[in-house]
Formats: sequence, C-alpha cells, structure tokens
Amino acid sequence: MSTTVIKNGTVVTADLTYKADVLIEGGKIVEIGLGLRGDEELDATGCYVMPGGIDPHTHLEMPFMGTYSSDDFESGTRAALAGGTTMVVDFALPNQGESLLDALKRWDNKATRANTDYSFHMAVTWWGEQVFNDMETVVKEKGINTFKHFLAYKGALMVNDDELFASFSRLAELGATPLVHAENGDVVAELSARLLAEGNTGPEAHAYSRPSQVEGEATNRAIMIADMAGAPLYVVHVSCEESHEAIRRARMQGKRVWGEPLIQHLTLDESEYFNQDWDHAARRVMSPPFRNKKHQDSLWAGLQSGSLSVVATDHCAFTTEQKRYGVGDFTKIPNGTGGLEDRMPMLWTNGVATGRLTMNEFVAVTSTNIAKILNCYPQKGAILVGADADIVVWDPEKEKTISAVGQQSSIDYNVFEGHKVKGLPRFTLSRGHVAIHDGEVRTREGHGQFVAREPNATVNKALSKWKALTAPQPVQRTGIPATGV
Ligand code: DUC
Ligand code: ZN
Ligand code: ZN
Ligand code: ZN
Repeated sequence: MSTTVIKNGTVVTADLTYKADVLIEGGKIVEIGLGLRGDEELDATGCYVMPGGIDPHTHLEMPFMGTYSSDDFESGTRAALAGGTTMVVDFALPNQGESLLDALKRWDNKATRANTDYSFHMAVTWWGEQVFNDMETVVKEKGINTFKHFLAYKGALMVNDDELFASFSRLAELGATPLVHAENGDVVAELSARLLAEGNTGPEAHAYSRPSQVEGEATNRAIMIADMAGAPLYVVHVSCEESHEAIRRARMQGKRVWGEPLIQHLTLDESEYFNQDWDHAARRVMSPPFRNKKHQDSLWAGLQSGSLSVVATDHCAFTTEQKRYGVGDFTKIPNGTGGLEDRMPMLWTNGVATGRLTMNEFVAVTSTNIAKILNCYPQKGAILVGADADIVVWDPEKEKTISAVGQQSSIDYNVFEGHKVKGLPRFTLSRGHVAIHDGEVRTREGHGQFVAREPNATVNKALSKWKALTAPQPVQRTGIPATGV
C-alpha cells in the first residue's frame, strides 16, 4: 500500500505542540516521529499539522421553509475541505408522522455524494410510539447517538415541553444525548405576528422577533427538563449571554451541558441587519439572529474559559433568489447562512491571531472536543497512531480576502465577504486522500464514509440530586377520611 508523509511541520493537538512528521497508510496515521519517509511527501515547513476540523452542525440539501438549502453533500463538503474541515455532522429530519428510519434512508442517499466523512444527528420533529420505538434502533443499530429538538418553528418542527420531557427521558434510558435549538417558538410566533401587523415586514424585523430573552428562556427550560429526565444536553448555536449564562450555571452545578457558538455569531453583529439594503440583510437572516457586541464578548469569554465547548457553522445556505421569497414578509425569508469554508480561517484570524485562543484551544473547539462529545474520538479529532488521517496542514502566513468569487459553496454571496483572513490550509487530507493541495481542489465525490457513534454511558443521573430528592415515596397516613358514606 502506498504511503504519504507530512514532513517538517509542527504537530498541534488539543494538548501538545511538537515537531514531527506524520506517516499515513490506508487512510490511517501509522507513525509519528522525526525523519519519516513515504511514497508521497507533503512539505509542511512553517505549517501546523492539526486534526481536520469537524463541523457538528450542518444542513445540506435540507427541505426547509418551502425550499431546499442550496449546498448539498457534494458542494458542502467540498467547501468544508477547502477550509480545513474534514467531517460534517448533518441533521436527518423526519416529516410529521414519518419513521426515523425512513428519514435516515433519505439522508443516507443524499450523503453518498460526500467528499468528507460524515455522521448524522436525528431530529425529533414529532412525538409518538413509533418515534419512541425507532429511537432504540437508531441508537443501537444505526450508529447515531444524538437527537435534535427544535423549541422554535411553531407549527413545523417545534416540539412541546411534554414531548421534550418524554424524548429526553427516552434518550437518557438509551445513553443518547439530546440536542436543542433553544428559542421560545410561541413567543417568536407572537412577536412575528405583531411586527407584521405593525408593518414591519423587512429582514431587520427577523432580529426583533427573536430577542436574546427567547433564547435564554428556552435554554434554561431545556436544561431543567434535561436534568429532570436525567439526560445530558447539547445546546446548538448559542448566540447570547442569557443562554451562555444558563449553560455556565448548569456546568458549575455539575450538569453535563455543552454549548456550541457559531463562527457567524462570534464575528458578525446585528449591524448587518440595520441600514443595509434588503438583500444584504436577508442573506444574513438566520435563527438565532446576529447580536450586539456584548453578546459576542460573552461567547468569546465562554470559549476562553471553557464554558462553551465547540464552534460550528449551522451551514444552511440559500441563494439570493431563495432569500427573496420573503420580500414583503420577513417570516418567509429562508433562515440560514453558510460558513463551512470559512469557520476555521475566521476562527484562527479572530481567535488565535488576536490572542483570544491558543492554537491548542483552537484544535479543541474546532475538532477534538466535538469528537469527544459526539463519541467518535480518537477515530476523529486526533493526531494519534491508529486515528483516521483527517488532517489539515495549516499555513499561518497564507492570507486571502473572503469572497463569493471562487468559493466552493454553490450560493452567489458570502456573509463574510470582504473579511481578511490570515491562516489557511496548505493541504487538507480526508482519510489520507489529499483533497486540497496547495489551493488546488482534488476532492473525490463519494469518498466520504459514514462515521458510526456509539451511545454514551455518561449521563446526568449520577450528578443531579433532583431524582434522589424527589423520588416518589408513598406516605403512610392514618386518619384518612372515609368516603362514600
Ligand atoms: N436556523 C437557521 O438559521 N437555519 C436552519 C435551521 C435553524 O435553526
Ligand atoms: Zn437551529
Ligand atoms: Zn441548525
Ligand atoms: Zn480517497
């Protein structure tokens, strides 16, 4: 079998920084050391050799708000590789009444085109005996241990608290982890109706309809419900201090709660919606919306202190034409922004180069922590002998100005347009295949494989006192009044 060696670089992992060559054979790392030789040599002089990024949150070719997100598993994972990301985790979304297994088949089919390895979270979009039963098969036979719940999108994807508690309880039983999109969907629906009635139809009203309190409330509620169900909890796209605060508090109390900010919320703010032309603002409509500087500072502080664990994109790309479905009614603007190609360079530039994050922390929040939480470490997220050779050779001196021109994503704009980044991949390897070679795209459609993830044994049960304190104890009473006399 032919071998590839990455030579003369500095290996950077979540723990360590050291000079070493990395030898790859059969898609795996087989040796790490000095003076290694291989059939193919990749020169990493001046570069950092890091675990490829994992994006735990993408929506590729997703049916949503009357259309489909425009990047599919081919263009989306090509964009990922160009930006140093070597694995994506997408959401399989069952229709109302559809079995989880049928939904999964549809996502399996879409993903056959992937250029990177991938996994799925299963979404719980309705509740019933079928979902309850399917969950066991999904966890035990399909290699999926994470289930997403939407507290927003009333009348479509939203689940109510009774369903949430039932689902979380079932997942706790199965050793699976619930994920939550935490926004109070009832309040959002009410605020949206009021804004429209007052004639606020433009994209900025989207931001007004989803203030940070709707996120704070829902995050707190989801944490409490998870605690009562004895389940851990992963909160997706944490965008504000209220939500971060709830997560911080939960973690200090010993609850297994993880928070995931997005690169968009870390680097773009609400000014993108105001005093901007319609297209500019609508292209940036996503849920939760961009926030002010105070919230951004909170998210950065969370990454620094470890109260927030990972950085994702929620990549859900719509063209300008699709965004224009919402002219005259902001509630019809498809929600979503792209970021797969830009997450790593934007985080490096705004995080590592500014001194907010160390290189090791960068690896942790873009890759290793994600692999650990989702339970695919050290197959993914590691530079270790035996790990998959999903590797990015990172050139800290390489610069560009982000632009839709020349990007891999199939949409016609980029929300980071004009942002300068310094720190980009020289090579990106997907299970040993050199998919990005010094700016040249050599991706292979269909190269990606599904990554199965076992359930986790680590649930909240041992940490939360709630169950022990309130476990029902039948009370022995005397003097019960006679009835039916
Ligand atoms: N938010 C978005 O902006 N798009 C996809 C789904 C979501 O929750
Ligand atoms: Zn969401
Ligand atoms: Zn999402
Ligand atoms: Zn290959």
